Amino acid sequence: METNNEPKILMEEIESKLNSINSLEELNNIRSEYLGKKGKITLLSSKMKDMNIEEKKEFGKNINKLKNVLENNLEKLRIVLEEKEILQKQEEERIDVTLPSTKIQRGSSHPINQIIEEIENLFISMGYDVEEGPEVESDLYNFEMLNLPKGHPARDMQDTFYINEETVLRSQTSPVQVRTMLKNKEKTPIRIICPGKVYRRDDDDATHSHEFHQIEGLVVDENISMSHLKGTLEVMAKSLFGDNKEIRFRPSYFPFTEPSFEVDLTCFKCNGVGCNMCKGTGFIEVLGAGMVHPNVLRGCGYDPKKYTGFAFGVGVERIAMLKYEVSDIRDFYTNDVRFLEQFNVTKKGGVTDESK
Ligand code: 2U9
Repeated sequence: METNNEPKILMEEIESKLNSINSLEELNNIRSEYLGKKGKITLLSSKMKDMNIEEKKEFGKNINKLKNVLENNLEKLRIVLEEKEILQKQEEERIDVTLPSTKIQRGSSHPINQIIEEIENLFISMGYDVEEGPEVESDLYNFEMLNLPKGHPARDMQDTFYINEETVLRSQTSPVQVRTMLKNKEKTPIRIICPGKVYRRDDDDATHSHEFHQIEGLVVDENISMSHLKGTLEVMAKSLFGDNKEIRFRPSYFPFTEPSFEVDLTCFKCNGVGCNMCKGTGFIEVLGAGMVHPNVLRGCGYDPKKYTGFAFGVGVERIAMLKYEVSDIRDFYTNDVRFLEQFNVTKKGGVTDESK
């Protein structure tokens, strides 16, 4: 019987090819060149059909050996090459974490919210709670309970947006204090500040807006006096505008407080000397305050013989305009980034600090 040495020749060919494989792609090509449907080993096996049993036995053994050698070697090589390609990819995609990053533009809270937060934090540190309430209010809480019955002349002082006869857009945050007192029913002390948006039928101009922000404060307890009010407002004024500031009280009128005051602060432009900003007086009006009117205490369920209280109200935009020397209130509402960027605390002096 003549030996068919084609498997041996193919084995030599395969061995030399295996040595030259350098990539998974080459490996797959070799696999299909020899083991594919029309591969060399596949074609060689087809010759068996014309052989006798003895020849088939010998030839089949050699073909199987050929297949096993090839498959084993290809599998070993695949593992090595796959590992090599992963390492190569990792090397190519290596990230240098020490490279400087591109600057991310970060926003910051609105100057009005910054003032609100500053005042909130100050009062929280003094033991106050922050209370909020609805912007759509009943006439009862917005006016009646605050000693402003229907027909009271002071209702004209604040032209109000009426939704219907009994419902308004709140013209002050005072209804929040009323709600808190009613909820607490003679539980004392009440120590709250109430920030929020309020609405008045004003024509918008550089110093007026039909929609603005207020923070009101209220303290109710036994033996609360004017000195508590003055001390508290002094702390607030110094904290907001600087330690060298003084406040002074001027008698005024609010229906919900008696006595009532307008509170002035040393002019921060001339430090009290007198200038165009304070019209030569050395003082600038910053807020209103007073002792809670007995009618209000009584209406909210607190006996005015036993309890007294003080209250104050500030316009947040007014404080922001004074603090940051902004001359037009509308700048706070038009969302011009050139304006808002000046209050971006993540930027130095309001300008991107590229060197950082
Ligand atoms: C209750 C009792 C009393 C709140 C007060 C003022 C004085 C005040 C103005 C400041 C500028 C409003 O934004 S503004 O126009 N506010 O002057 N507000 S006392 O008094 C209260 C509130 C609630 C139960």
